[in-house]
Amino acid sequence: MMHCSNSPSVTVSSDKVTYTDHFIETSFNYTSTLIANSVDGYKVIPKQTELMIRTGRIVPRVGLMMVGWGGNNGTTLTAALLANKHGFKWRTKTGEHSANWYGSITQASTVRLGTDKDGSEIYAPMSSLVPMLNPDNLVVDGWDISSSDLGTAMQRACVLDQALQEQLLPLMSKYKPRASIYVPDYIAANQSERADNVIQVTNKQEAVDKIRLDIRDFKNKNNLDKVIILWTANTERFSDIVAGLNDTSENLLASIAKNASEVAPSTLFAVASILENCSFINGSPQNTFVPGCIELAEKHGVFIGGDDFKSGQTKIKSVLVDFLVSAGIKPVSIVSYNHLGNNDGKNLSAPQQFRSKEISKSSVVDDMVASNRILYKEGEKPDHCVVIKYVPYVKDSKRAMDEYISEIMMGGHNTLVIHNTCEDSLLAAPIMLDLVILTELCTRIQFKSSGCTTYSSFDTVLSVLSYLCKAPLVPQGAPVTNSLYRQRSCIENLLKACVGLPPEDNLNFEHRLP
Ligand code: NAI
Ligand code: DG6
Repeated sequence: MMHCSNSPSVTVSSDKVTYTDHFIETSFNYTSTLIANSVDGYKVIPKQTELMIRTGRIVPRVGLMMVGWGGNNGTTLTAALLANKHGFKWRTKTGEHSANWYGSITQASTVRLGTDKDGSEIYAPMSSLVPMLNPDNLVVDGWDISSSDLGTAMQRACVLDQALQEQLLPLMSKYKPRASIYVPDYIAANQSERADNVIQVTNKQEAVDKIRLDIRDFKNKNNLDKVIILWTANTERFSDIVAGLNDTSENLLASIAKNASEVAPSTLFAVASILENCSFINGSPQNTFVPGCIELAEKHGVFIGGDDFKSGQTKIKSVLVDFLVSAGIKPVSIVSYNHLGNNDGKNLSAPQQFRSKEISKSSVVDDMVASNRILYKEGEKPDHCVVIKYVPYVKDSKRAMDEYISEIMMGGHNTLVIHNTCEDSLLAAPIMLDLVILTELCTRIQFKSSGCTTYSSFDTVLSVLSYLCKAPLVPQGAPVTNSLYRQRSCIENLLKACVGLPPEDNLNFEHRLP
């Protein structure tokens, strides 16, 4: 039997955890392993580290600024925030619907707490373990190169049901995107007709300075404690990484001051955010975080996260390939085709922008393949082909078709074919919300090992967000995890660790032993 309630907060009663007015403090025994390779096999040494974890209990007043606010994702997230806050209901031909956050792990998923005295499993909302930002309290703003107000932009997006749009229109129309940085060379030429809201500056330094002023203006006007910046604007082409241009923070800042052409708008936004001490998340695939930008974030102790929202086809891939490889089945050919008719699809119809997305979508099985040397020889990989086509008629309703061919026992083959149809932005918006909520939470979590006097935060590169990203950015030298199951376990077990609970190990000895 399973129980789950929507409302309770979780309080852990243990000598390992202390709740004060300001913090939840736990002493956590972290276990890991160190492996030494030797000729006669692996030598594995279990390690234990005693950690103190401290989580701030006061949720600050948080603002979100979206770059590309007037796009399908930006308008859909804004609309969802309003519709949920106001409890909107609307009718379609299939009946009455009410606003919800399906697709958000923080708002609509649960975590297994354990079993009660009758042996029933108890699940609680993920958001009930530690204090998290309530989406109703999130204040939004943003930039777009298109001047359309958010009401008009929502209508242009063709995502939400008409009856819901009608309720939202008066609220959404009040929002107007701030003018943004437009460098035509970085996005598809077919986007130029949208660019009627461009900041009036003469060089990139002035552009960064203007964005910084915008952030401060938003923060002051709304009396905010923290602002998080999210890139949900068009996919850009990759930037060249060049010594002296963007390889160090100093060189990157100097290049901006010199108005160097090879600095992308997304990097300018990231730099402005970092200099304003605001976490920056990249929801698109391009290499916004050039080495100099990462170093700048490290120097300023500001979180960065990305890249590219992991919403649909890639999410399935990071489940399916994990399942196949961990089942001892060998995927040998993966062909992912999709077509869509929204502005994202239009932008991706240009070769350089498609290439950014192709790179991000293609790397997603690498770690799972490399994990099994029984199936794959060193360097061996399945064929992996990614196709994206722009078909205006289908608008935001993306079609994704995947064929997975795997080798099974004794020369047999197993072919799986998946056809997925859904509104792309309705998958992306809850992921954007989770990115904001988890990033904010991470700014309140600190660690120290026993014996240390001072607490420190997570690494600047917030790899805990990997679950939400197609091409997870990780600290230099850290392994990339793409498996959705492992990525989610990381978030769930982190939240449990914050309240002194052990990681979920699924041993369930209490029900398996006599
Ligand atoms: P969209 O094309 O509807 O929205 C992008 C917006 O960015 C547009 O309104 C455009 O005018 C604006 N824009 C372009 N350059 C800008 C700049 N320099 N500054 C400010 N605004 C700028 O695209 P959509 O569907 O909202 O997607 C946004 C991004 O998220 C794309 O890069 C897409 O590849 C990425 N993404 C989307 C996913 C989804 O499921 N919808 C999943 C993964 C990533
Ligand atoms: C075409 O693939 C458009 C893309 O922006 C995707 O819709 C988006 O990246 C989501 O991709 P996926 O693979 O997570 O469904």
